[in-house]
Amino acid sequence: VESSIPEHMREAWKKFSPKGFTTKDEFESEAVKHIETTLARSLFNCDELAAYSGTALAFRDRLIIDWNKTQQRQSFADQKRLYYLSLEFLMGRALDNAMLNVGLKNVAKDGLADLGFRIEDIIAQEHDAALGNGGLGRLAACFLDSMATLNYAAWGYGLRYRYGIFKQEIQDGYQVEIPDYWLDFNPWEFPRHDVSVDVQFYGWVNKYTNDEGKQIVSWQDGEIVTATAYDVPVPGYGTPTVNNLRLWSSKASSGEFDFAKFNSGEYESAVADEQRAETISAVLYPNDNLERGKELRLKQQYFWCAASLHDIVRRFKKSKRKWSEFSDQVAIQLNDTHPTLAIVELQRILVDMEGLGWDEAWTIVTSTFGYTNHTVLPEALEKWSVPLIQNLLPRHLQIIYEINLQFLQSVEKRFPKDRDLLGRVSIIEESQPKMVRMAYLAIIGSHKVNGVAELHSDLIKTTIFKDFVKVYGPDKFTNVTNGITPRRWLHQANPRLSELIASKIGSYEFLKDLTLLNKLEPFVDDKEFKKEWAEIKYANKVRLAQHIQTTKGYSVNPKALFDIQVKRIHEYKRQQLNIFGVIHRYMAIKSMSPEERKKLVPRVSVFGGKAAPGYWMAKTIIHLINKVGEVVNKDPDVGDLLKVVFLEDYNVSKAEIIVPASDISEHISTAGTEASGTSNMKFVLNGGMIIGTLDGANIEITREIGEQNIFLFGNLSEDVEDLRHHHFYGDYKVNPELVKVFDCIKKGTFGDEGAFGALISGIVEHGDYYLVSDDFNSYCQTQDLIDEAYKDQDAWVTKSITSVARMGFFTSDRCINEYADTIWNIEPLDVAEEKEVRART
Ligand code: C3B
Repeated sequence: VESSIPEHMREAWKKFSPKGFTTKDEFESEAVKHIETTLARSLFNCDELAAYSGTALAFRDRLIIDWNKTQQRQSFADQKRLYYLSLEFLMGRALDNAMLNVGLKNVAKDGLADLGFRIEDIIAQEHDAALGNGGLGRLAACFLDSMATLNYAAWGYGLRYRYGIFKQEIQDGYQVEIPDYWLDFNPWEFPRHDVSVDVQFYGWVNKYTNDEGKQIVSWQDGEIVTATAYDVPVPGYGTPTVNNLRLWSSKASSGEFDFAKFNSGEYESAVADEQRAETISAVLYPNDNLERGKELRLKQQYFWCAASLHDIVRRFKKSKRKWSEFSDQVAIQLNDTHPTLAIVELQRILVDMEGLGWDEAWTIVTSTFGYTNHTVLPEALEKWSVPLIQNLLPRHLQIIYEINLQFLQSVEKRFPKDRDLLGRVSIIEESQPKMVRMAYLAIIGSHKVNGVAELHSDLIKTTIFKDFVKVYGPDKFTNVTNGITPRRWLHQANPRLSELIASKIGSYEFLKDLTLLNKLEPFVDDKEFKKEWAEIKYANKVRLAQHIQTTKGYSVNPKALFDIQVKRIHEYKRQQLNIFGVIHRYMAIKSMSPEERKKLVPRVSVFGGKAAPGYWMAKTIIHLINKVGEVVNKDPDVGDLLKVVFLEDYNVSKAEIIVPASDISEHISTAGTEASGTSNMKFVLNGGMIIGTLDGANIEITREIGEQNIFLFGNLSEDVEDLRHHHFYGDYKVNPELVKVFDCIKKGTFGDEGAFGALISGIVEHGDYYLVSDDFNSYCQTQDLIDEAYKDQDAWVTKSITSVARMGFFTSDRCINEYADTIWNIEPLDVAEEKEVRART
């Protein structure tokens, strides 16, 4: 690492470089300085937002000091780095996390109290960073937390959307989308105007032989858009490591192009170009598990891949190493197929720009990339039309064809007589128009492909990627079961439970080694401990009840059983099964005598989640939930026995309130459709039970915590195909109890029955693809078992503690270590010395 400052002047730098606050007084001084100077506010007009800003800026400074040191340390260490390419990072709020990770939350709390503020109110001022849709984006955020905590040299690369996932409002029972402009004041990003990459689109390819007789390929003309880096610090927990998340923002190229236009008087069209360029990073596509093939989305993907790859290559070239060492220094993980063009871009850089031979380049490419698959749903598997790519990225299309040709030739050599196989594994689908199958390209261009839970990793090998297992053998495919960060999802979301656990097992070490939770198991019969455990759950339910009171305007009884399903609304996740179950329960209550009602366990059914704006069926489900709520919640026959709540605008910060408050949470996808699920892990880690199908990570959760501690129901994934077939060709009948539910809806019990017609006919007439009817009986019976189990509170708390004690496996730290060992081949950095220096000062 070189420095432009002469040796003898560096002493001054060292003397004056900021150290960061550690005491309460130092914190207050920093915060007040920022409020009065950076924000130009004063004691007389400092509201909570200004106090938040001052606090955030004080912590940001601290993070940046550590961030700088981390980057220096990682450069000196000169080890292999990991780059995590993800179109989504669902980070949520940063301040609370920063305070906890650097270990100064109490300092800030006392300091803020001195200045006249309550820390909870200040934390609540922050706007969520919501650059993601759901599980995939939140997983990326948990991974960043673990990579920093474990001291890996790892960067995230993404897009700096001006608009994150939309805000959801419910109006008259319908979802309404409001744009989420979140950059008004965002102290957590650093614009790096000195770090930019020019990215090219459109144009044409010129192939010629130069004077030395060498074949030259050059991609010419078209349009240039500039990518500017915005860096977001990612602090690790209890370590000096602060890693980097680099997000790219688009703007029109400041190069000659525009000047020419300005000078020739085309001012308006130059400004229009500017806006078109800015559109690329303007908005996150709000689909979860769905790809729609829009050109702008492809532009986003290439823009981000190209900028990231050039940044990575530039860093590598500074090391003056040979190209053959590239993959000893660089590992790149593709979060789903969204960044697959990075494979093509690296090949292009190496061959067209750096002059390497094709084979030499391809060896480097394939040893650099790893690909994670997150879904088997056909509508989510990306395909891009050949004409679209031809127009936008003409050189890339040629490279894709060349990759495919070489691959198919190698397949043909090994399976000479299997013409069908060639067609099946070809990157190009011979449809009209032809399509590029991005998952196949990702597999061919990577050295490892992984699924995100055991069942899912098995399924990709036996279904969608079966032919590739034949071609490559099974070793290229592997499993890394997802995990979650216990820092945010236990310590931050549920501080009292974290504290109770620490008091029992002697320290907070479990936050860094979650397997230590097993030390709780000896206390499952400790009366005092169980009492405290139950009290904390109750307090968390009270907190959620207050949230419901303030946002919905009605009260729910915190003593009732809280039954929660929060996640994106999707037919495969089956919120419809849940709400039909609720209606079934409602009808049962209505038909009971007062005596019978007294024996019931009161329930609060909580739903939350966004529907993609164009996903009409999902929106219908939201509508039904809200309409059922309107009727049930004011039915005097029902009273406290059943409440149905739809919480608006579910996001990360709301999840931090909701997750700790569940008695039972629902993970009820059609078996074989939910790749993993991660909220299932969050709920159990917070002492909630699960009702779930044998799908995704539910299966491994069951294995870890024990069958007696989970409520499983429904058909198995291996039977799904036969059942679907039977719906169309057998003597299929809808479950009679479900028919009664439909009749109740059709009578207009919940308003205009026409509004819900499609939901019913999808099951009755159109084959019930998601097997709602097949699973309805066992779902309802299992809910009854839950009521019975809940009556024995002592046994329930035992289950709760036992489950938490056995959740160690599901930390994203374990998950990241597995990726590091088996896919990335990277080692953590040694930070012992840094820690010592810090302890001394
Ligand atoms: C999700 C899957 O639906 C979840 O089962 C899984 O837990 C997470 O990814 C993380 O692996 N997923 C998503 O959120 N968006 C997609 N486009 C595909 C999968």
